[in-house]
Amino acid sequence: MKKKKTKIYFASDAHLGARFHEDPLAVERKLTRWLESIRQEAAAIYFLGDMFDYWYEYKYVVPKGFTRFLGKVAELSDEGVDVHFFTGNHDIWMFDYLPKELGATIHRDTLTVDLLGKRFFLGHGDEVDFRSRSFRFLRALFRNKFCQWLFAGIHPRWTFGFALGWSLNSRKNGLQKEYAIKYQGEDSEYLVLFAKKYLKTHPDINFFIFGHRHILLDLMLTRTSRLLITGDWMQFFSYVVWDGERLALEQFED
Ligand SMILES: [Mn+2]
Repeated sequence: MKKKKTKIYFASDAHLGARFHEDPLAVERKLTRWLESIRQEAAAIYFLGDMFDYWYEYKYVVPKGFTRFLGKVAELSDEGVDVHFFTGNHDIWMFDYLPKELGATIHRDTLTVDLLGKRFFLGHGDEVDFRSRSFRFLRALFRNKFCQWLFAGIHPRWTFGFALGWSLNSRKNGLQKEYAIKYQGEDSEYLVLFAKKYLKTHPDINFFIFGHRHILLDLMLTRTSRLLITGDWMQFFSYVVWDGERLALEQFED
């Protein structure tokens, strides 16, 4: 019997295409198997950012690779699954290709949305990181329309090599904090601090879900509110699933 499409899924940070994946195809295949495994039950999927390690699309050209992943997402979308992509700090430059090709909705900022009776606050996680001036500056620069237009004028021979090399080096040097730093605890983790503060003015949020930090976290904030961090598809192969009654952080196993 065909199962009903009633569940909502959240996943992030596969960093597809990253040079630091030992076996990039294996990661993509595993991700694709996960999508196949939830295909029958998924009503919607929210990819919470950094699914691609680097993505820049031009008017007529998109990056090489990711065919299995994109093909599977297309298949799900064609079957009626509601697909959402949040831009992360690595794949900011998604424009109209994924909406046109996959029927996906792109989110460039945090989103408050009611799903199966509860209120969710979703984001990649970097949007609410106001700690570092240089990070804030880069984020504003990368999101600036004029800068994007200028950048698009540079031949991708230069920009792709640079971007992928930068990502690899910052990982090697431990500069890319989002991968390297362990859970900081309830009183220091900036996403926890953000959520607690946000709840004071928005007590109606039931679930905060973020990616970006590459940690698994499921934290009770108040009697009616929880914060979850989705882990990643590099170390954890993890995702969050919501069926209207139970919200769970799980790891995919074949
Ligand atoms: Mn990120």
